[in-house]
Amino acid sequence: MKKLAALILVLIMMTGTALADTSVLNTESVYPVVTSELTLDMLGPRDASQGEWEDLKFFKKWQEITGVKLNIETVPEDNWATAINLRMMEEGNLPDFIYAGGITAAQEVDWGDDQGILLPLEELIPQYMPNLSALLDADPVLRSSITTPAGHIYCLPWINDMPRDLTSGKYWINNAWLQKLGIAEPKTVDELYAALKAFKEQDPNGNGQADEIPYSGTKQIKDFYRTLAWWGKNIDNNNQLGTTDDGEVYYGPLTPEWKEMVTFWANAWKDGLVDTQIFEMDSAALKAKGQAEGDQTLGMFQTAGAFLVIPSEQNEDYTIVSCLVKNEGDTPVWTRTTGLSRGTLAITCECEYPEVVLRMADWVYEWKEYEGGIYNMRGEAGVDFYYVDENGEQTEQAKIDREHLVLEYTGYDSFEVKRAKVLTANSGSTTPGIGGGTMPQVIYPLNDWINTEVERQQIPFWKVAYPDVYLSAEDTNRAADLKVQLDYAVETWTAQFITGSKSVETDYDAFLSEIQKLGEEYLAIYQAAYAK
Ligand SMILES: [Ca+2]
Repeated sequence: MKKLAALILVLIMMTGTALADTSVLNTESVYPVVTSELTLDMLGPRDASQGEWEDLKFFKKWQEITGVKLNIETVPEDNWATAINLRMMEEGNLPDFIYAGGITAAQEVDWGDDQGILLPLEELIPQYMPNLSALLDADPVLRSSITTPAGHIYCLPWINDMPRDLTSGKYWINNAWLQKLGIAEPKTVDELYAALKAFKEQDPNGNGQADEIPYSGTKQIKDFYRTLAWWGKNIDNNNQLGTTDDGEVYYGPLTPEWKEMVTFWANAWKDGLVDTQIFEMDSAALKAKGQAEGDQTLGMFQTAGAFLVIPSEQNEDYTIVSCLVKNEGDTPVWTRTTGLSRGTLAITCECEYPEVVLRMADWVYEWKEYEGGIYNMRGEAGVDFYYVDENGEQTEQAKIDREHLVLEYTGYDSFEVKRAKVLTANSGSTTPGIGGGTMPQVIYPLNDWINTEVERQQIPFWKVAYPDVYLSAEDTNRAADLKVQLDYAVETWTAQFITGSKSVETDYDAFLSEIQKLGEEYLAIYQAAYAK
C-alpha cells in the first residue's frame, strides 16, 4: 500500500504541481514559506548534551521565519536506532519528516527504493530548494553521492564547505631547513627522498649533532597509505579505494603502485629517515617530540596543522608537501572527501506538504550570506556572536569575516556547550545544512596558514577518490566483514615491510596471495556499486 501511495504521489508530482496541495505556499516572497497556518510533525534523536529541541533558538527561529509550526518529537539518541526502525513500521503514525536522524544508506534503500515510505525528492529539490540546488549543480559528486541505485534522492545532506577539512592528509615539511640547505621544494618522490636524506646528514638545525628525525609521525599507518597518491593512485582514507577516469575502481593494496610506495618507505626506514618509534607514538607523543626543549628535530610529519605538533612560533616554518609525482611531468593528484554527510532530513509518505518542508530546509543551505547556515551553527548575530573591527569595537558586518568574529557564551563553559544547550541541534547531531566556512571558531593565524597551504598545494590537484555509494544490506555486511580481514592483513604486512621484518623483494608475493582473493571480492562489491 505504501509503495502504491508513494507511487501515486510521484505521479502527481510528475504530472504537475497543480494536483498537489501547494495552496499554502507563499508565492510572493521566499519567507514566510506558508501563507496560512500549518503544523508539521518532526521527529529526531536528541543527544544527551542538547537542551530540549523545542527550546533551542534554531528551531524557534526556523518556525518564525518560515511561518510553519513544528510539532517536535524527540527520542533519546541512545534509543534512536531501535525507535526509528519500529516507528517506520507504524503506518498512519509516521512523522512528516525526520530531522538529524542519521538515516543510513541501507535504510534509504529499504525505506525508499524498496518500501516507498520515504518520499523521493529529486524532482522537488530543483523546484523548491534553489540554495541546495546551486550547491548540487556546482559539484556533481554531491548529487551522485545522495542518489540511490534506483535514481532517487530521499535524504538531504550536511555539507562541509571548509576546504581544509576536505583534504585527507597534510604532510608538513620543515621549509626553514630546506631553505637553509638550499633545497628546492620537492616535486617528485625522489626529490623528497633526497631532501629527507639531507635533513639527516647535513645538520639543518645547526647544533653539530645528528639529532634530526627526517620523517616522524604517529602509529596511524594510513599516513603511509595515503602517500600512494604520489605514485598516481589516490585512495579513500577509509576504504583504500580509488577510481580511474574510465570508471574502474581499484583497491590500493592490490595495485602495483602499493609496492612502490612500500618500497619507498622501506628504503627510508633502512636509511634511518623514519622515526623508529613511529609505530608506537600517539599524537601526544609526537607533540612532545615537536615541542621538546632545545633545537627542533622534526623534518616532516602528517597532521592537520603543524602547530599541533611543533611550537606555534615555528608554524610557518613548515609548509605542506606538494602533491608529489613519481616522474617529472606526471599529473599530480590528491584525495579530497566529498565533505558530505548523508541522511540528515527525510520526508515520509504521510507528509502532505513535502514542498513546504523542502522550502523550509533550504534556509540552512544559504551559501552566499549564510543566513540560515549561520543561525544553525552559531545562533543569532549580535547576540550569540558578533563581529569587531580592527579596534575591537563591535560592528555590523553584512559579510562574514571570521577573523573578526567574537563568540558570546557568558554563563557557559564554552561556546560548544552553549550551542548544545540553547542554540542548535547542530552541536551533537548531524543536521541538514552547510557549514565549515561558518564553523563556530574564532579564526587565528595558525589556521590561516593551513588554509593558505592547502590552497597552494592540494586544492589544484584534488579529486574524490571514491564517492559515497549505496550498498544493499547484504553487501554492507559482507564488505564490512571483508574489510576487517583486509585491514588487519594489509596493516600488518605493510608495517612489516616498512620496518624490514619482511622483505619487499622476497615476501611480497606472499602478501599478495594472502589478500588477493578477499581484496578482489571487496573490490567487486564496490565496483558494482560505483557503476550504478
Ligand atoms: Ca643537528
